[in-house]
Amino acid sequence: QEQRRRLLDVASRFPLPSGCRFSYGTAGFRADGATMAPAVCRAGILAALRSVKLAGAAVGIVITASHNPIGDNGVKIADPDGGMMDQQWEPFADALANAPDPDALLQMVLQFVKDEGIPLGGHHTAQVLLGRDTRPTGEYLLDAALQGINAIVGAHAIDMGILTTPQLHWMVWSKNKGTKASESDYFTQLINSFRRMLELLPKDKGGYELAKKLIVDGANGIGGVKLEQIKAELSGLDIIVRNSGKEGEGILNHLCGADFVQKERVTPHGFGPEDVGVRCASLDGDADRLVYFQMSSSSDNKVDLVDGDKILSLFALFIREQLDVINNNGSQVDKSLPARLGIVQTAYANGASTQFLKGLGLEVVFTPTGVKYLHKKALEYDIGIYFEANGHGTVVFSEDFISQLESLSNDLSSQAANCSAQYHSAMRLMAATQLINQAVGDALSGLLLVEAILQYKRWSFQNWCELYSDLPSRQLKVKVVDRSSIVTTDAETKVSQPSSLQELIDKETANYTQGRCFVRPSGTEDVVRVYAEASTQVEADSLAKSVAHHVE
Ligand code: NG1
Ligand code: ZN
Repeated sequence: QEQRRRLLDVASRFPLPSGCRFSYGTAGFRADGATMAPAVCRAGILAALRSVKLAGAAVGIVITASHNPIGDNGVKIADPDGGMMDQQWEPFADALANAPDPDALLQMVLQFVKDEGIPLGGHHTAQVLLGRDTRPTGEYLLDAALQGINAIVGAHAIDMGILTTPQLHWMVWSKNKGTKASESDYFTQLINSFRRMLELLPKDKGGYELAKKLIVDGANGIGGVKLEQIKAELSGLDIIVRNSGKEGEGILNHLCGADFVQKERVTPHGFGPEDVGVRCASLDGDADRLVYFQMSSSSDNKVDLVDGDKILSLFALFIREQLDVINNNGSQVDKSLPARLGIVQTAYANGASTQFLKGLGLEVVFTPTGVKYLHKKALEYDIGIYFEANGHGTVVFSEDFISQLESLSNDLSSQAANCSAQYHSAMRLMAATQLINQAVGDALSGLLLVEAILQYKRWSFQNWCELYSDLPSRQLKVKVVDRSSIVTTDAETKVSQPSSLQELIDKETANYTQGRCFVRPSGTEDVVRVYAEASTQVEADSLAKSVAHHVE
């Protein structure tokens, strides 16, 4: 019938080129943008099916390849809670993307619909929100996604335009909560909660006053564009956007952006000696990663880097401090706010950060690489803070915690104690729950929370940077014939296959003081990644190099 015809039609419009193999990796499908249309079309089908399965809840599609080169593109699906698509559907995503011909695709969908009990063909509805970044292949792939969505009877696609990845995730999350979900609602929430944070700054503290000037490297992507739109409304900050993506400013992610700065530890394109001593931030191409940096001398282009681990540490300190004030305050009001606070990291977290966080008595846990794992783990806590070293992360608050916080704030404000430290801490936490993106790591909201906390703590960039010293580390990529031949375990810290490899890694690592090393196949590139840490840069480099030899 109609449904069958539509699926056969769309599949024949987007034949799979021979030799193409897609895999739903760390962040969806990724490849050369020009080859992506069949996979994106099928992701459209998949997203529509997901929405039908979930009783018409809004599902999202983001077309982006994040920090990767401009010629690449990718597609990923956001679940109704704004997070990554449930991993249980990934095997079907892979199968669907690689279905060799229209008939195979149709049979595969029909079988899956049956197995999953998806009410296809009934009077179902489905809605899919779409967003894309600024890549030149974006519009072409958007069309492929729309055709895929429209191949499912009853599905309704809503193009939200060119957005940061976290904006689209936020819109999906908001829409399903029943709250306002447009771009201007997103901006209003950021601007208002940031202003609220500043209103709650302690008034009686003297000392260092944070410079208002902040230079932001937009990676020539969408983040800079959006920041330009709202910066005038960000009270108390004087933001200058470089690599803003305007005509002639440069190429997306090329010699700029969070990935470049974090890996190379040098200034991005467009920064020079005149910026020495100025606080700078860098976003990636779709604005879901954030790092900070500062040039300390004009004689070279090296930077002092604040990576995801240090952003996480700042957030953890701030939140813990507010909880401590609320719970240990011996003042008039006897109210407490029990909260399980969890820190989630990956093996790429600098060892010094883990030691620092554990030293504060915080609970630190590890997951494999990829936000889908970190986010899920963080949701197990009342307050979960997660970050990848590369700058992707956020803070998630449980509904239960938020409602307790709300009722505590009400209690405190109705008592004559509404000028108390306790009340202010509760209000700060409340503002933070509004400011920080609850769906996914978001460079814009993260940046505003960082700025508010630095002002709150009266810290300079240098104070923040010196929270602990990073252990020297080195990352290498190794090309191998088949990267899937390497299998890892223990949150990717150990190789289980080939079995001899882990022994070789252990043997090499034992030669270094504070040595730590692991390897894993990338989920987004056709490489095996090697990570090494040691007490000096020379040692970290040498450890990484010798382990890379064993991988080759
Ligand atoms: P892979 O290629 O699986 O290492 C990379 C990043 C992840 C994550 C994804 C998605 C590193 C080492 N890995 O994954 O953290 O950001 O891309 O973009 O940075
Ligand atoms: Zn990104």
